[in-house]
Amino acid sequence: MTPEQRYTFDAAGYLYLPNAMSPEELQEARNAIDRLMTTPHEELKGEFDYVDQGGVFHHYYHAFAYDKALERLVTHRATWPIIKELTAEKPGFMRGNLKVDSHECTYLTLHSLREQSLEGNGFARDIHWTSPNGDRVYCDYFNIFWYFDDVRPGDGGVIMLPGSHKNTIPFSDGIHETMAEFDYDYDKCITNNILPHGLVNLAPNAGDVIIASDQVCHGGLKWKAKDRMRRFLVLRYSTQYLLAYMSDGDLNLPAGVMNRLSPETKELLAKDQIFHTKSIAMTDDVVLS
Ligand SMILES: O=C(O)CCC(=O)C(=O)O
Ligand SMILES: [Fe+2]
Repeated sequence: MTPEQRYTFDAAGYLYLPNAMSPEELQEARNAIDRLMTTPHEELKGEFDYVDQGGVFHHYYHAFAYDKALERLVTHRATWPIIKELTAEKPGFMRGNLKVDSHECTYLTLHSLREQSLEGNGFARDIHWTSPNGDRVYCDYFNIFWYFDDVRPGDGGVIMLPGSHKNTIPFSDGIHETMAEFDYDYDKCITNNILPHGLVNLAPNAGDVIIASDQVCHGGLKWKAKDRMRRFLVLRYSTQYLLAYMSDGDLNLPAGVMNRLSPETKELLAKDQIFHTKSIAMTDDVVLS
C-alpha cells in the first residue's frame, strides 16, 4: 500500500484504483461473465445460482470461482498488498458474487456495517485503526468491487459517503426517506439538496476497482443507462480470525465450487487462529496453481 493509498483509505474509508486490470485481463474476465450470463439458470443451480435480488440486482452466487480469469481477481497484484495490510497479514476471504445492475433494477438503499452494529445487529467493535506513526492501516471487514463495464457520470451506480466509517451516530431514517422519495436519482436529489453533504457517486470504468471498508455508508443509485449494464464482482474479505467466529453455515461454499478452486484461494478462504501465518500471507505476488 502506498503512503497515498494509506492516507486516502484512512480518511475516506475507501480507495478507487483506475485501470487495475490489464486490457487482456479485462477481456478474459468479460468473456467469462458473458459465458456465465448466457448459461441457462437451470444449469448453474447448486454452484453459481442466479437470483433476482428483490429487483435491486441480478445476482450470481460464487461467480469468482466460475473461471480462473475471475478467481485471479481475488488475489490480484493491484489489491493483494492492500488486502494484506488491511488484515495485518491475517487475510480471510468470505464470498465473491457477481452483481448485474440494469435500467430495470431499482436503487440500493444507503447502508453500512457500522449502522448495523450501532443498531445491535452486527459487530460491536472497533474495526478500523491506524498505527500511531501512520505506517499502516487496519480494517477487518471490507469489500472489493471489480468493474466490467464503463460507468459514465449520470448513469447512476455506487454512492459513498467519504469518512462515514468514523461516524459515531447512525444514519438518519429521514435521509433514506427523502432520497427514496426522489427514487435515489442523483440529479433529482442534488437539485432538491437532500443528499448528505459530501456524498459522491463514483464512475469507474471497466477494469477499475474499488476497495471499501464495509463501515463506510454506501449504496447504489438507480441505474439509468439503457445501452449498458453495470456488472461488477463483489469480493468480501475479513481476517482469518474473524472468520473463525463465523458459522460454517454462513461460510461454507458448495463442494462443486470448492473443487474448482486453486489451493491458494482455498487457503485464503480458510478460518484460522490469530497467531498462525498463512503461507499466502507471506507471498507478494500470488500465482494460482
Ligand atoms: O451498488 C453498489 O455498487 C453497492 C453494492 C453493495 O453495497 C454491496 O454489494 O454490498
Ligand atoms: Fe454494501
